[in-house]
Formats: sequence, C-alpha cells, structure tokens
Amino acid sequence: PQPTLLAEYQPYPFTVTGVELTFRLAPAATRVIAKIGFAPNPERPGRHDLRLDGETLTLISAAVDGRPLSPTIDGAGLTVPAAALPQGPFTWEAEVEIDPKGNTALEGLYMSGGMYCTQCEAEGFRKITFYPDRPDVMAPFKVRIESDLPVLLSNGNPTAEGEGWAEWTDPWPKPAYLFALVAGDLAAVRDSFTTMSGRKVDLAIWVRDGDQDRCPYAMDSLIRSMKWDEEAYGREYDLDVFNIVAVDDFNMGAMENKGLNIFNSKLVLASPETATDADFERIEGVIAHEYFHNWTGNRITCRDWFQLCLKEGLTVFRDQEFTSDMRSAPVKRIDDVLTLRARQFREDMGPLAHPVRPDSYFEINNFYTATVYEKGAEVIGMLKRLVGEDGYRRALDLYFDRHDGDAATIEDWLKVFEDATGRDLAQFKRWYTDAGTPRLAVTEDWQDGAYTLTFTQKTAPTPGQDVKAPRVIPIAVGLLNPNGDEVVPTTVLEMSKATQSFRFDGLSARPVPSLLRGFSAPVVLDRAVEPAERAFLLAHDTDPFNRWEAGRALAKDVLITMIADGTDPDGGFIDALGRLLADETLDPAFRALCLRLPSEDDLAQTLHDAGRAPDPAHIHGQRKRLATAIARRLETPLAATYAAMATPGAFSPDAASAGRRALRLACLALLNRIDGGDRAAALYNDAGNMTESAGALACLIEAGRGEAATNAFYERWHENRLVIDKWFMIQLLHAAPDKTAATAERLAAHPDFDWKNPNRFRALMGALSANHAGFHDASGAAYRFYADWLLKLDPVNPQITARMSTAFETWARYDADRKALIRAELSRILHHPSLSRDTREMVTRILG
Ligand code: DPP
Ligand code: ZN
Repeated sequence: PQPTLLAEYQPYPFTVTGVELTFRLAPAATRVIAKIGFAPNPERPGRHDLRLDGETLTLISAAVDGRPLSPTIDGAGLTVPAAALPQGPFTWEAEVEIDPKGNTALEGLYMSGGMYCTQCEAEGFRKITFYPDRPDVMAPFKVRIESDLPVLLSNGNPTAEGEGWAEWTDPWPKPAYLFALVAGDLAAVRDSFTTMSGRKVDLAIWVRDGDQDRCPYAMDSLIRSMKWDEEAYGREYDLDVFNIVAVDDFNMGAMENKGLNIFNSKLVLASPETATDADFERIEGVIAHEYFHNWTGNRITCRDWFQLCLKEGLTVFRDQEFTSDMRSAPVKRIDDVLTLRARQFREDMGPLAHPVRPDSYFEINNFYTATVYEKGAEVIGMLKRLVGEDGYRRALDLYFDRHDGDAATIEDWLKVFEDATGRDLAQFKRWYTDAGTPRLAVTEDWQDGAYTLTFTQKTAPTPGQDVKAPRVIPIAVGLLNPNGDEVVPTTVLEMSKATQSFRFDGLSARPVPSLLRGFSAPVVLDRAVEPAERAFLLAHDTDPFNRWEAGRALAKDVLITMIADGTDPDGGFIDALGRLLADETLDPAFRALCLRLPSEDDLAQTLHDAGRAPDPAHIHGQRKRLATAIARRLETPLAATYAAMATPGAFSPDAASAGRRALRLACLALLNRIDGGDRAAALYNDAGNMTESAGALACLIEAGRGEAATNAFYERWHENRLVIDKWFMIQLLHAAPDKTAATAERLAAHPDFDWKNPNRFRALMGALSANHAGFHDASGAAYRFYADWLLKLDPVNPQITARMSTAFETWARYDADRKALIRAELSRILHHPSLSRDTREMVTRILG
C-alpha cells in the first residue's frame, strides 16, 4: 500500500449539491438508500470518472439519473467511468446493506447495548454508503430513519416524524465525517438556551433510562459553553436543537457531529458518588470542546486530514481558555503543561515524532495525537502571545468572516493572522511543518548594570527530518531583584535565530531571571541552576507557573541525584516544600500540584536525555524513598493540612472544593508512606464521594492492605460500568512492580473484563502501561502480556489497538535487555499475518 501525501492533494472532480439518505434499521441487515446530487467541479475541468469510497458495503442496486448500472467495485470503493456519466449535473442513487451488529471496530454505523449509533470521523462514512468521503466535499443532508425504536436522531433540525420513522434536515453544508445517526430506547434530560440574538435552542442529553440523574453537570457545562463562545468569540449557535447522546462503546472521547454530538458515556455521566473531581473537570472541558467545534471544525472545516490541527489545535486552545475562565487559570496551565510533557514531549522525542501538520500517512486515525491536539494548541498560544490579545481577536474575526463555509488549510489560518496584524509568519510556520521539541540553552552575562541573556536553540533530528531550521520562539521573561522584588515585569522576547542575545540595562544589582513564564513556548529549557536559585524562585516568583516550575525542577534535581548515588534527599528542598504547604495565601489546588512528585516516566526520559539508561525499578524505589522522607520531615504540617482540607457538607464539584480535596489527597498519599494506611482506611470508610473513595483505595493498595476495600468497592459498584473501569484501573496503577503483570493477568480473567469495550480495555491495559516500573519489569512478563492482548484486539478494533501500541514508543530509552524484549514483542506483532493497516503503520514506525 502507498501512503497518502499532502503534496498530492487535488480537489474532488465533482461537487455534491445535496444528500438524501434513508435508513431501514435492522441489526444485521440495515438498508441504506442514498440519493446524491453531483455537479462538475469547475476547479477540475475536463471529464472524470466518478470514484466513491466504500468499505464493508454490499451493493444492492445503483443508478445514475434513474438508469441502473453496475459499477466496478474494489476493496476501497467503486468507479463509474466518465463515459457512463452525463456531462452536467446528475443524480446518483444506490442501495446498500450493512451489518451494524457485526461492526466491532465501532466505525461507521454500529450497535452499542441495543442502540444504533455512528462514528464517522475520520473515514467511517464510507462504511455506511458509497460517497466521496473526504472533508472538502460539503453538502446539505436530509435523513429519514425507519425503525421501531422510540428515539430516532440525526443531524440538523427535526422536520417530520410518524409511527416508526423520523426525518431530519441539516441546512448547513457539511463533510460526511460530521454525519451522525442514533436510534434507541433513550431518555432525555432537557433544557434550553437563548442565543445572543434571542433564538431559543432546545437542548437534550440522551441516556439510558436510569442515568438521567447523572446528567445535570454535563447540561450545565453545555449552557456555560454556549454562553462563553458568544462572549469570548462572538460565536452563536445555528440550529433549533442541540442533542448529545451518551454511548458506552466508543473509540474516542466524544464527537462533534453537527447538532448531534455523540459522547463516550464517561464524559457525560457524573454524580458525586460515581465521578471524581477530575471526571467533572474533564466532562466540562470535553462538552465545551465538542460544542466549540461547531464553529472551529464544522462551520469551518479542514480541506484534507493533514489539516486536522486546524480544527483540533484551535478547539483544544479554546477549551483550555474556557476552563481557565471557569476555574483557576494558573492551575489549568500547570495541568496542561504536565499533560503536554507527559504525552507530547514523549511522542516528539521518540520514533513517532511528526509535525503538527503531518505530510504523509497510511491511516489517518493514527494521527489523532498529542502533537496534533496539544502541541497544535500550544502553537496557537504562541501566535496569540506574539500578536497580542487585540491582534488575536482581529485575526479570529477575520478567520470566521473569510472562511465560514470553507474547508480550509493551515495556510489560510496563518494568512488571516498576517492580514489582520501585518506580521510575516513564514518562519513561524515551521511550528506546523517541523517535528521535534526544541531545546533552549541559556547563558547569562552581567556587566556594568547590563544583564544579557543569550539563548541557543537546537532541535534533534526526527524521523524523515534530519535538519532543523531555527524557529520563532516567544520567550516570556521577568527579572527579580535579589530581595525578591520584580524589577522587570513579564516581557516577551522574540527569538528567531539559532543563537540570540537580549540585553536589559539600568539594573542596580544582578537579577534572578524567571524564564519561559507561563510556559510561553513548548520547548525544553536547558539551564544548570543552583538549588538556591530555584528555591528563591519557588518562594518569590510572581509568575505562578514558574513558581511551580521551580519546585518541580528542584524535586527533579533531588530525585536525579538520589537515583545516581543513593544519597539521602536534600532537607532544603523538603523545607521549601513545607513552607509552600503552609502558605494559606496559595490556592489549595496549586499547593496540591507542588506536592506531586515528577512521574517515573518523566524521570526515565530525563535520565535518557542525559545519556543514561533508566532502571525503572530503581527509579520507583527512589521516588518512594523521597516521598517517605517528605512525609517524615513534614508529618505535622501534612497531618494538619489533611485535617483542615476536609470538605464537610454536601458535595460540590466546583474548582475551590475540588482543590481542597486534591490537596487533602496529596497529603494523604505522602502520610500513607508512614502511617501504614491507617488514615486511608478511615477515609475509605467515611468517604462520601468518589474522589475520596478512589484516592483512599489507591493508598490502601499502596500500603499493602487493599484487599478488603478492593472487594468492598467491587460489591458496591459492580453494576456501574464507569466505576468498575476505575476499579480495574486503580488496582493496576498501584500494583507493586513485581506483581503488576500477575495482577493484570488475574484481572483480564475476571468475568467483568469485557475486552471489546474500549473503556474497559483501556482501563486495564492503559493502567498496566502507565505503571512504569510494573510495565517495564525486567522479566518482560508485562510486555508479553500486553502484546498478546494487542494481537487479540487487532482484528476486532484496529483503531484502539494501534493507539495502544504507543505504550512501546519509548523502547529506545532502556537498557539492552529491555530493548531486546520490547523489540521482540513488536516484531512478533508485525509478523502477524493479518495485522490491520492501523497497527502495522504504528508498529513499523515505533521500530524505526
Ligand atoms: N472527536 C474528536 C475530537 O473532538 C475528533 N474530532 O477531538
Ligand atoms: Zn476535537
């Protein structure tokens, strides 16, 4: 097979003037009748064959302008020769049969617990009917659904219904990937929203009967999102209804289908007893994300899938802004950077590195990555920092104005910034086209009241890109006096050369620099800093992100030293942590983040970057030893904070209460190292919410006395799928390294391990690979077990299998024995005779 290349883009030879679909639903034999208007596309003069994508379809009949014909069908679609087509516009009609019940890949039309639903992004519509399944072909859709099921939904507005059928009309031209259909026995939770121009929109969240009481938070989040998009971006909703459906079997988190968002049920359903604070925050963020796609994705879509970041990077950026407004902006920024470093930096530094806008793929589903999403959002953050608030607002207004109804490109996106601000973005564009995380080295000079910072940027080669040209890097900098006063407030330095100096004059004393404030660019700062300077910034920096960053860097330095020579942890660091813990002027959520130690995966990458093969078991042991030392030295203040952060009374998911619980659990996790699990046991018995129940259970397992609580948890929740996902996850995340593989094997044999359900598979396998020391146990047992399961899932659900193969992307970090073990598993997978295209592409790239 040949890859798809950005350079080979050509417009489709036809435009689609309208689509009418009739669905006669039946589990194993659904009929789809399509009537599609085509017209020659003036952008592709001449006569062309009609090529339609189609997979897993049985063609019953086809006709052009009413004349039956038998097109040539291959594995990827069908072709009607140009000679068999009229010269001007024509109507294509086709009836196909599909098998929703047998569709385990969960792409196209499939069934989940008795309901029909769809997932078409990126290329799932071709499993529903023959169609030009590409995002630049946009058309209005009219859909008729025939079924005995009581609730029948599709995109747009409901236009007619009767006994056993319903009709929906979507007036907004859209690409096929935004098509959706749902049919089931569902209950609605309803509300409404009046838009800024006074139009009333009926809102509904559709769930299984009995789940209605877990919907209010999602509904409230939706209403706040609709309001926020009007206020922050001037974007108004454009249909009479907005429907959300919760589905248990879903490959992604959620999907922004026009007017009919389909959600993984874990991103809709929440009650205090069943959802953690993190779940509530994610629900709020993803509801917003999918809603925001209505403008950034749907009204303006992507010309081709290489432009995926055009909608995803921007929509992630928008949902991050939303969460910052709803909650604490500094805490949100720290959370986002933690995720970026954990997922995107790891990707960018390994064999799967690719540009934010890739230029080649075999399977587009493999590019729904942290790079496209999270780095895509960082790139927009940098643009905004460079052009300022006003410039950003003007550029976005121009974007919506100029491109509404378009399938656009990154070039279009950058052009609106150039036109709105007069800035040349030719060099900036490298952030979209070049892979890899730049490393930024810093030196300082101090002479006669002039302070000079010199930066040197360097990006290591990435697959297919050996030479890296310098990028534009916005470096936000502040300078502090030795007494802690800020003498130069945040200033954005614009670096564009490989090496560049910036001078600050008129200073009375040598300042302490606070660099890359707010994490102003997705780079790695390489600067050897004395612990005293880090401790100074931890105490005094006015930029909350860098204050946290200073503590983080200190913790990392301490851990790296402990790992290297087994010394005792530095008391100075622990005391600095203690002062922060006791500082009641600081947001509890911020303090909780400061107490969190760098992850084992992060430490492994840091060691690898320094040219040392990480030993996962040793890293695990030393990290635990530091936690124990912190608990011993700070026992009194930790215990006091643990008590003070209790949230008595009715549960509220708001950010302030969640922050108190986060700090409380951070204290507990440390105290648990020295109290033998006594506090966790007491909390587990008293906890009135899932955040504390799950936190206490994790501590009990860590303390080696989790058995009774684990069983009790199962007894209490075995009828709630989402909570049982947590049950699988917690046991593996907190299993001791030498017992992790055995725990995974035991859990995989549990009758509730419904492995074809993506949430359940991810709960077990995702937690296994996230247990760094357990996954990388020297025996290789976890590698083998994991690879066995990837091979088992691949024929059933290639998309999830390919995604989860990334657990092996870091193989090159480790020692020769582990490398050999992982490579053996990867080549075992690769040599499997009927491996999917999805998994083949990923494993081939990982092996390099
Ligand atoms: N559903 C995925 C998202 O919203 C893909 N569009 O990011
Ligand atoms: Zn998205």
